[in-house]
Amino acid sequence: MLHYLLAGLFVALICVSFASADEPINYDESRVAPYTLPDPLLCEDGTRVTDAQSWRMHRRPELLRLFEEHVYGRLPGRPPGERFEVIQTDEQALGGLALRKRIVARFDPATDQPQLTIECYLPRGQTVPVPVFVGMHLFDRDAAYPAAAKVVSSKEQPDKDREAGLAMAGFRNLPGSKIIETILARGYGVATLTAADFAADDKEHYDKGVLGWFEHDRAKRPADMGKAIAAWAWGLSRAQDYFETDPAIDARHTIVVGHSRMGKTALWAGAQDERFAIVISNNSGCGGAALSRRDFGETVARINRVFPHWFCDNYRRYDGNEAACPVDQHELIALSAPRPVYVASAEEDPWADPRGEFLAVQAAEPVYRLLGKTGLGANELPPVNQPIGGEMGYHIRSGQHALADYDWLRYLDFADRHFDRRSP
Ligand code: GTR
Repeated sequence: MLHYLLAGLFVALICVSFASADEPINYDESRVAPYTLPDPLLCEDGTRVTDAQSWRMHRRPELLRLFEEHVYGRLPGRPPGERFEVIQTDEQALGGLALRKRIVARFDPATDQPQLTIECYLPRGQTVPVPVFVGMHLFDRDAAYPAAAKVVSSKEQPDKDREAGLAMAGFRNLPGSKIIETILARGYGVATLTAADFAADDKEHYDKGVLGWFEHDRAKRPADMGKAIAAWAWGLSRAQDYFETDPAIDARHTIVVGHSRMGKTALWAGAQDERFAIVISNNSGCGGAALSRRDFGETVARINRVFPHWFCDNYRRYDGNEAACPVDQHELIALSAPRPVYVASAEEDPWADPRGEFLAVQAAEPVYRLLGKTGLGANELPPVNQPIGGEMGYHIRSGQHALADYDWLRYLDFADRHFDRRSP
C-alpha cells in the first residue's frame, strides 16, 4: 500500500509539473467528488432495457452511436476495394517455433495506397486453425526475433512516420522474446500492427495514413469524425478481415488486446466489431477502461490537450465537464457483452486510475447479467495479483504501467477458459 502511495506521489509530482494550473490532477482518494454514472440500461427516451432483445436492437446501437458522436468519432466501414497479399513467409521463424507471415492490405485499387502491414506469428506444426491475439504494437514488427521494441528519440528516428507511434507511446515495455514463445506454445498466434499505418501518433501528422485517405481536407472534417484511436481500431478490424481469409487462423476466436493507448483502442475496436471473441484492455486508463466522472489520475481535459489527435473534436466539450457527457467508460466495457472482457490495472499506475478501472467493470455488470453472463463477483478491488471474474475478468498486478508477462499469462488462462481449451 505504501508502495502505491509513494508511486502515486511520484507520478503526481511529475504530472503537476506538466499540468497547467487550471488542470489539476487528483491522486487523493478522499478528494474524489461524488458522481453519478449513466445507467447503461437506460435509453435516451427514458425507457429501461429489461431483456436481451431490446439491449441488442435498441440500447447497444444507441450507445455505439453516442460513443462515436461524443468520444471516438465516426469512420467509414470496411473499404470495398480491400485486398490482402502475403508478401513474406518464414516457415522457420523464432528458431523453428513459428510460421511468420507478413501481410499487406491495400484498399484503393487506383493508387495502391494506403497500405498497411500485419505481422503474424502462428505456432508451427499446428494441424487445426489457431486463435490469434491481435493488437497494435504488441511486438516489434521488424525485429528478426520479436524482442522488446527499442525506444528511439525523435532525433534518431530513421523513419519518423513509422516509428512515431512507438517512440511517442514510450513502448519500452513491449514483451520480449520469451513471452511470444509461451503464447505460441499454448497454441495461440499473435498478429501485431503498426499505428502509423493508420494514423501516426503525432498531433501534427496523425492524418497521414488512412485518415487522410478518408478525408484529405482537414477543414472538411466534422467534429464527430474519428481521429487516431478510431483509425487504429479500424485497423484492428481490417486485420480481422484478413484472418477470415486465412485457413490457418481460427477467425471466430480472435482476441483483441492492447496496452495503454492501444488498450483504449482495443476496447473501442471490440465494442464496434463483434467478430472479436474476447476483448482485453491492459492499463488503458482515461478514455479506456477508467471512469471519466471519477476524478482521479488523468482527466479528459488533460488527455485532450496533450493528445488532441486521439479523440474526435466533440470530446473536448467534456474537458472539466465529464458529467455532461452522455456516456461513461463502463458503457464502453458493456459494449463487449456478452463476449468475455478482461480489464487489467497495475498497482503503480495511478495515472490510469486502477480503482476507476475496476469500478467501471463493476458498473458494466448489469449488462452482462441481463445477457445471462457472470460478472466480477467482487465488491472490492481485489488484492494485487489475484485475478477475479467470470465472463468479466479483472486483475491489478503489482508493478508499473506495462504489458507484463504476468498480464499475458492471465490473458492466456482467460482465453483457454472461455475457448474451452486445456493449457498444456
Ligand atoms: C500517457 C497517456 C495515457 C496512456 C499512456 C500510454 O501519456 O496520458 O492516457 O495512454 O500515455 O499510451 O502509454
